[in-house]
Order: sequence, then C-alpha cells, then structure tokens
Amino acid sequence: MQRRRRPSRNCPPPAPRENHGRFALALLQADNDTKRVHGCVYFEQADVTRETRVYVSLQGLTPGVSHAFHIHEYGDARRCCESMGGHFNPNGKLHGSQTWHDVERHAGDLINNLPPAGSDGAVQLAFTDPLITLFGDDCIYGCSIVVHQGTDDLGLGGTCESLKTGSAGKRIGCAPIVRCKRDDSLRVIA
Ligand SMILES: [Cu+2]
Ligand SMILES: [Zn+2]
Repeated sequence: MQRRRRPSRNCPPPAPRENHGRFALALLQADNDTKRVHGCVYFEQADVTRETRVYVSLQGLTPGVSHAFHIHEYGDARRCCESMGGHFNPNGKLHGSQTWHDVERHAGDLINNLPPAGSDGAVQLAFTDPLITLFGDDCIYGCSIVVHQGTDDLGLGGTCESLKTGSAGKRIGCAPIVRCKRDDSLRVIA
C-alpha cells in the first residue's frame, strides 16, 4: 500500500490556546409533560489557583421556593436524574454548607439552595466557590447539576439523611456538566 503524505506544509498551524482558563456548562432541558426545570449553569475558572465562578439562570421553578441545588457525582442521564449519583464528594466529607468555613461539606454542596424563585418561576445569580475546580483529577467535568423540589437543611436536620443529602427531596431538574468554550453571554449578573 502506498503511503500518503500529510500535506502539512501548506496548512495553517493549529490556533494557539486563547488563555489558560477553563469553562463548563450544564444545560437543563425543559420537559413538556412535567414542566421540568430548565436553563443554564455556566462555570469559569481562570487558572488552577483561582476560585471557580458559577453563573445560574433557571426557569420553571416553584415561585417562592428556595430549591436545593447541588453538583452530583455522575453525568449519567440514562435514568434521567436518578442515575446521577449522590452529592459530588471527592474528599469523603459529610453534607454541609459553603456558609460555614469551619464545618465540612461535600464539594458538590455549593451554596446548597437557590434564592427563592420569583413569581415567574425564574432565578438568576452568580457566586464563587472555593472547592470545585475545572482542573485535575477532581474536576467537575462529567458530574451533573441537580435541582430538588425542596430546600436543603444544610445538614442540620438531625438525621443521617440530612448529613448525606440535606433532605432536599425529589430531583426535578438535572443535566451533565460538559466542557465548553468561553461564552461571556452566559455570565448572568443577579
Ligand atoms: Cu442534590
Ligand atoms: Zn451534600
């Protein structure tokens, strides 16, 4: 068989990387039957030494309810939100909250709960998280975002379930977290 030559001499070189930042996206899809939660969660991390910024824009929530919102371990949607595992917990911690810096938490606990949804069922906010990362072995690519029907009790419920899940109830929306290109239009400001 004749060997083919790669015509590299006449082709432009690959584009250099724009910067060292990394970006990710969870796109929650609407479901016509159940009016499932939908919208977008966008992540940015400028480099491995910087904290990750999270931008949330969701619709289809229950007005007035502060829904629990976490990163779960798997991005596996074969059984919709049920196959996405428990809270992302690479360090083997108990469930907790970002609010208390001296108390342990799952990396996936984030801010635990979204602010109460508006009368239109929408929420927009941005926050920074010191534990999650888009770099290295424990990066969140391939994990998922899960939104719950109820409110996370921050591990204060006095039960084993509370120290595991925050007793946040049914999963009403979810999506895998995938790597994406930088997109400043997804930087919603609350
Ligand atoms: Cu959850
Ligand atoms: Zn947790």
